[in-house]
Amino acid sequence: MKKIAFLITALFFIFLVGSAQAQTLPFGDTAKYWPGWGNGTNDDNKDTIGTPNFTGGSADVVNRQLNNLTFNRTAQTSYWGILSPGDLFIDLGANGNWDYVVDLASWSTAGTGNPDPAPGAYSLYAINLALNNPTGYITSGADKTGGWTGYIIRDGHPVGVNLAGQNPLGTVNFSGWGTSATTSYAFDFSGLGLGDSGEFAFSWMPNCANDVVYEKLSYPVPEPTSLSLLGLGLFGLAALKKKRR
Ligand SMILES: [Ca+2]
Ligand SMILES: [Ca+2]
Ligand SMILES: [Ca+2]
Repeated sequence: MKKIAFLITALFFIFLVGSAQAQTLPFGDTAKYWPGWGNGTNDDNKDTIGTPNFTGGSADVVNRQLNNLTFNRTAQTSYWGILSPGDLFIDLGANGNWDYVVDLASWSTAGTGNPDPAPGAYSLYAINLALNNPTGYITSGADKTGGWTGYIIRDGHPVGVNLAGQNPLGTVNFSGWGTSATTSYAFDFSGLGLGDSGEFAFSWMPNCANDVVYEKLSYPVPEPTSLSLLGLGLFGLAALKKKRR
């Protein structure tokens, strides 16, 4: 009987350790713009229009929770002080509908005068916004126009969402826009559940949409078969225990 109790405890322990395993999921920068958001100009053929160039990064997922997103970029020597980060978007299930936004952008019209968000805590909002919604976003603007007088950008691409008046779910720590040659941007989402779909999409870009990061990642979810097998095993052990009594 002690042996059985030990076995049950051991099985549970193995299951818990296995399911809590942290995974670092690398990603590249494979997209030029969001699906459906090409603007019909030469912009569509370019990954970057000027600088910076985001090259990818990694996501830390622990037990179906997104804990951290880090973005890398190549060396940057100019344009800081002119460009500013847009909002971060997350799509659970990667089904073309944004579910969360981290509100980094305090502005509603993109341009060289947009202030940089300092390192620190920024609000996380739950949203329900289709990726192809034509009017749901703050967009980058247009070449040499308005806030971009004298500058070439990726025209008319979403860079943020206006969340005025909505209640945030909590905060996310942003590591800062930075000025060093190679910088990572870490977003610490302690406790952002990704659900059971096994896939999510995310996006981030500067206010000029110069380089749009839009990637999909797969993460491990417990397989129903192994879970039910574990349940059957435990049931069997319990039955055996009862019989021995
Ligand atoms: Ca890039
Ligand atoms: Ca352009
Ligand atoms: Ca890109």
